[in-house]
Amino acid sequence: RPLQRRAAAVMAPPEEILGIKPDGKYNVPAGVREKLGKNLLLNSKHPLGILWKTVQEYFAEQDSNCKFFDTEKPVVSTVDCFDKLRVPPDHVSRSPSDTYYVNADYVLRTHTSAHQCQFLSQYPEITSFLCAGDVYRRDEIDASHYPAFHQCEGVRLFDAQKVSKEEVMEDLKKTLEGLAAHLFQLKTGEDTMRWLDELLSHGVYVYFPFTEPSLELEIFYNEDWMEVLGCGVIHHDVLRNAGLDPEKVHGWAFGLGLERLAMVLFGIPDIRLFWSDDARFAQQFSEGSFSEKTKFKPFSKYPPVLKDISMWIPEDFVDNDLFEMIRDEGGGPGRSSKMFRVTWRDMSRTLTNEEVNAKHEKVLEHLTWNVVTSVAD
Ligand code: FA5
Ligand code: MG
Repeated sequence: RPLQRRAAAVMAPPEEILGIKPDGKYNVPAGVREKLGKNLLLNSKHPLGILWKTVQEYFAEQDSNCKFFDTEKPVVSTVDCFDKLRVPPDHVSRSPSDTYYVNADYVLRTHTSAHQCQFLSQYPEITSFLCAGDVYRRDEIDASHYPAFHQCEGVRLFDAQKVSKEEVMEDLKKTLEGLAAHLFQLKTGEDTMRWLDELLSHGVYVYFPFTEPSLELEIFYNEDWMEVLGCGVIHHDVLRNAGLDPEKVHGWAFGLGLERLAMVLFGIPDIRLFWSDDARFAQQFSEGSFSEKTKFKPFSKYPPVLKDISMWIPEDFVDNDLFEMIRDEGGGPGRSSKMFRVTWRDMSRTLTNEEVNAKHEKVLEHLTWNVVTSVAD
């Protein structure tokens, strides 16, 4: 009984999220919901706010008509987030194992492309724009992946009678190479930056349903290639979905991961640091950090405490279910089992075995309730 009440409290949906009422499809854990409204991009002293301002300055200089948006709500309809962008109804990226649903029709946006059509439809008042914001995905966490992160969408439109598709593509590459050069003094062809095209390259197939052709840009950082953006020529169906005539107007779009760029720019080794409340992180940055070429100085090397969990699992078990339970707490025949090693580490101090035991016990309680009851069902 006490177990049941505790599990219910963790998963209980709020009355509403940004005006949208949850239903049975609600799957936003408390740790993710907390991130809504943090507005890191609007903080001029936060690395993400500093980068966003620098990106805007570059685009304003390139194109005086470029419009900037950063206050769109992160809760969007599945129509805007997926349908208008030609993401098929059964695509895995929109399933509840990958996407946070508020209800059957509304999600936490999984990319800033969710706003493409609303701004495209304002052509010709708007011919080019950037739209930045917080986005959410049920991704596994590592040094360059986090379930809440930030993207910047960029779009530029051209007269289709005057500018060919090849010229649109050329302008796209030139613009993004120019941005990389402005931010990092990187040049293509060097071993620090490379384009991946649609065709099989480096074992990855680059494809987005909303661009044709599509490209990705990678930067070499921390001994490895890191993908920083996806882009391409906007698919004609997307233009039509925004009420445009592809015979008259076409253009390019890109979506870049702001954390990834900020990591390279400021030498930040781990994406989790962006959400840190620790003054030793925040105090290292100021409005002038871009021109001053500020580099992050690590402040924590505290040892982790390791705990193992192994269990029988129901057939429909998704690893993300367990990962989220852990994060919320930390902050026989025909049966399969799974074992997880949990690393409990605080960025700013050494954890004691007693306090980790208490947290670990709570995770196990939630797990027993959520997983074992679903087996019983
Ligand atoms: C997209 O989200 C597309 N909407 C981008 C796009 C826009 C393509 C317009 C074409 C036209 P993708 O899922 O690859 O694509 O994400 C874009 C970038 O977001 C990645 O390159 C990466 O830099 C960043 N990113 C993706 N997942 C995460 C994550 N979990 N944590 C941090 N950054 C991430
Ligand atoms: Mg990608």
